[in-house]
Amino acid sequence: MPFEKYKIEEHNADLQKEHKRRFEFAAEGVKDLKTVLKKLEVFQVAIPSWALGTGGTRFGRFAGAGEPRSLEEKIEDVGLLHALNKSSGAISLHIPWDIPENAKSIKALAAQHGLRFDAVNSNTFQDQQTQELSYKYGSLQHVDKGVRKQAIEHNIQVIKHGIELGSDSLTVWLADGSSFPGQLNFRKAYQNTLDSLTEIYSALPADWKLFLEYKAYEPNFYSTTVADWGQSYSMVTKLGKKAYTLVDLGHHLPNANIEQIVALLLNEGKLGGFHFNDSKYGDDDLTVGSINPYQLFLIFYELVAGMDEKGMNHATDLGWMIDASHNVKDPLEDLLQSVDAIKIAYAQALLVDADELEAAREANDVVRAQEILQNAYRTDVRPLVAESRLRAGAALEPLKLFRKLGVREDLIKTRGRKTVATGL
Ligand SMILES: [Mn+2]
Repeated sequence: MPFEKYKIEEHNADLQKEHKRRFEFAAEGVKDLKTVLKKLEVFQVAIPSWALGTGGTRFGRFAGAGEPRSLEEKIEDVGLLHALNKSSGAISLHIPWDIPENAKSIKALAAQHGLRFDAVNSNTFQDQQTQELSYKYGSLQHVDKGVRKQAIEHNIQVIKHGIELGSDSLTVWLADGSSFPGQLNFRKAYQNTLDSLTEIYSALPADWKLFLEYKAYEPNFYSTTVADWGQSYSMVTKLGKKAYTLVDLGHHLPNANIEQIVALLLNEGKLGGFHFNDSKYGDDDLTVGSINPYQLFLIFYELVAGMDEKGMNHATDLGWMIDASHNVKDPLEDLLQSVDAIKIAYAQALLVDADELEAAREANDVVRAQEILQNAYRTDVRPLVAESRLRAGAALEPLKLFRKLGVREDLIKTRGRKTVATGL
C-alpha cells in the first residue's frame, strides 16, 4: 500500500464539516435513511484485472506509467481502490492474461487487501503462443471438432483456476461469428456452440454459475453467434439452472432499451450479472455514467425493483463488474469515477417510491410516473454515497485523495515509467 490508513482519517477530518452540512440537507426526507446507507455501504463492484493498465484501440495504444507488471501488482492496485472507496472489494480475472501461478499466495495477498475473486473469464478470442489450433474462425462454434475441444478444455482449465481462488462463477464471452454473408451456417454454429457450452457447464461445481455474455457485433462484422439477449437466453435456458445471461452495457445495437432487457431477464430468473461501462457509438468501453447517466439510472431502477420483487439481495445475488478500457485517463482514476457513478445511480434508484410509481402506472398517469423517476434522478445523492463511504472507513472523496497523496507518482517510482500491463 503506497499510503497509510491514517491519511484517510486526516482527509475525512478535513472535509467533515462541509460534508456534514451537505449530508444533513440530502438526508432530509429520505425514507428509511439507515437502510439506504447500509445498502450503499455493502454494495461492491468487481474490478477487472484487464482494466488496470491503459487500453488501446486497433489504431494503437498510448501506455500509461507505473502500470502493474504482474498479477500481484494488479491485486495491489485493486486493494488501493478498495482502501479509498471500500466499494471495490473484488477482482475479476481474465485467463490466460492473468494466470495465478501460485493460487495460495495470490489468494492470501487478495485477502490482505480485503478482496475476493469474482467471476473468472475465459479467452478464446485470441490465439496464445503455446496454443495448437487457431480461433481465427471461431472457438466453441468452430467447424473443426478439435478446435472446439481445445476451447472447451481451456474453459474447464479456467474453472479450475477459479476454484483454487475461491471464485464461484465463469464468464464466457465469445467472439464467434462471421464477417461475411455465406461464411457460416447459422444453425450449425448455434448447435456447436450450445454443445460446447453443455460440456463446459457439466464441469461447473454445484455452487457455481455460468454467465453467457452477448455482443451485437465486433470483432466479427456480419454475424455474432451469441449476438443478443435472446440468443444468450435461449442457450442458458437449455443449459440449466446454473447458467445465466450477462449484460454488458456496451454490447447492444444503438438505442437498444437496455432497462427493458434487464427487467425481462430478471423476471425470467436468468439475469446473472453485469459489465458496466458507457458508450456513445458502439462498444466504446468508456467510464460508467460518462455519456448517459440517465440510462444507467433507469437500468438501476429496474434492477432494484425487479430484485425487490423477487426478494433478492442487491449486493450478492447478481455479479456486478466493470468492463471498461481507458485510452486517455489514468486507469485507477477512471475506475474510481466508474464505481462512484454506479453507486450514485444505485442510490437514486433506491430513492424511487415503487408503490407510488405503481399507483401512477395503474392510473395511466404518465406525467406523474415520469415525475417520480426524474425526481429521484435529479436528486443530488452524492452526500449520501459519501456518508456511506465514511461509515465504511473509506475516503469522503476518493479521487481527490488519490491525487493529493500522489499515488500514481509513487507507483511510477516503484514500477517505472515504461510498464505495460497485460489486458486489453
Ligand atoms: Mn464485457
